[in-house]
Amino acid sequence: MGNLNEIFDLGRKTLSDVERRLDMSRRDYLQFCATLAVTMGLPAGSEAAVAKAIESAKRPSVIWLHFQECTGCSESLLRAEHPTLEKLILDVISLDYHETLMAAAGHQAEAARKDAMKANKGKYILVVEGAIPVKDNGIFCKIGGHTAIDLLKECAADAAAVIAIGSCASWGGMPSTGPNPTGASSVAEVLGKPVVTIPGCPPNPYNFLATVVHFLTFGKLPEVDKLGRPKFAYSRLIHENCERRAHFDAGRFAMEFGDAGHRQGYCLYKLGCKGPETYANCSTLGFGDAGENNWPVGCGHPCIGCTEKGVGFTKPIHQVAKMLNVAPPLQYARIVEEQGKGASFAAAAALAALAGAAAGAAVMLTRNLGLSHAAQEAQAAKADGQAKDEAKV
Ligand code: FSX
Ligand code: SF4
Ligand code: F3S
Repeated sequence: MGNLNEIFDLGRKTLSDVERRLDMSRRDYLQFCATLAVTMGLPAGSEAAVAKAIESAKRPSVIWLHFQECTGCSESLLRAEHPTLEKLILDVISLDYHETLMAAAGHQAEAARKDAMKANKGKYILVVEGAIPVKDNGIFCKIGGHTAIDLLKECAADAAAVIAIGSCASWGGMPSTGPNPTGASSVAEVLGKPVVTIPGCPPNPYNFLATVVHFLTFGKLPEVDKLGRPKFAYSRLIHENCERRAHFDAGRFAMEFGDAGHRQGYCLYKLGCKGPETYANCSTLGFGDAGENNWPVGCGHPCIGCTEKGVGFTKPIHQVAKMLNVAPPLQYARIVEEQGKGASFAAAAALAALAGAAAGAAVMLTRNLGLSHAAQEAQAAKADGQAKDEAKV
């Protein structure tokens, strides 16, 4: 459990408050902090810092707006099977405005939003759920007589941080499906600046909570990729950690829903699983704390790529996925780089066969030597730079 002194200290001085407030044991609380620290990819022992931050930091005021969506993001936060998850979320943040949860209605609700913005000017976190329709001056979504466009701009102006939760707010999601009659757009598009995005339809509540706790622990939002997604959650392909991956590597596929392969848990690639082109931690984190395999692929449905712009709600569900990092032999890392000799899949397998471990080597190659997200971004940046250089010439 990392730094035992710090944890022991916490146990004596402050955790009794948390225990009382949350009605949970010190062990459960530290386990929760450890889960968050692991979700954020922090080193061992960081759970003590996370626990300290949650305990001592003033709960940040959160203003939560709803636009074009199904409220699944809020549902996934509140309907988690784990009995304490929603309690923890509501303890870590001060949810001052949330249309579907607040008791106030009409003018009272409007006043609650204005009051929270005034009292926490420059300090509140603005969370946006849902896409923003921009066609016809945004008349397709109005709340209290204001368009979603105006409300978003007004609330974002004095926010310390803006988080787009769900695929709708992150990149348009389901409401933006072609032909997108309302002009459903993302938060970043409407504000004209990048924001942190937690895509998923719905997203995993732990990813949202870990993002907020990162803000509390370090005073800043986590590092993000070029789409605004926290790298701790969206830097690996689902396919890289999928529990059905051994079947993919062995060429065992479900060909139809309900066939023998499907019933035996074979890979869902041929049913259109988008895990090979979708970045998210669904395969490692699971949903709702309801135990193992509690995620789309675990339940027998192909991933539809709901976290990935251009995949979810864009590509046909049963179209086979583009393989982003498993296309032997070209994309394998080079082993003898300085001599200019790359290790091909065939060569590695032949060597491994000599050692009597061909299957193991092949699996390890396909598992571990794919292009990481970071490598892809670096490649894209390089290509972009080259294109610009060429344009100058
Ligand atoms: Fe629904 Fe949220 Fe999907 Fe969208 O989640 S679960 S349609 S991402 O904005 O409410
Ligand atoms: Fe898992 Fe889908 Fe990849 Fe198959 S294709 S291993 S089901 S993520
Ligand atoms: Fe969405 Fe695929 Fe995860 S459908 S929830 S990204 S497994």
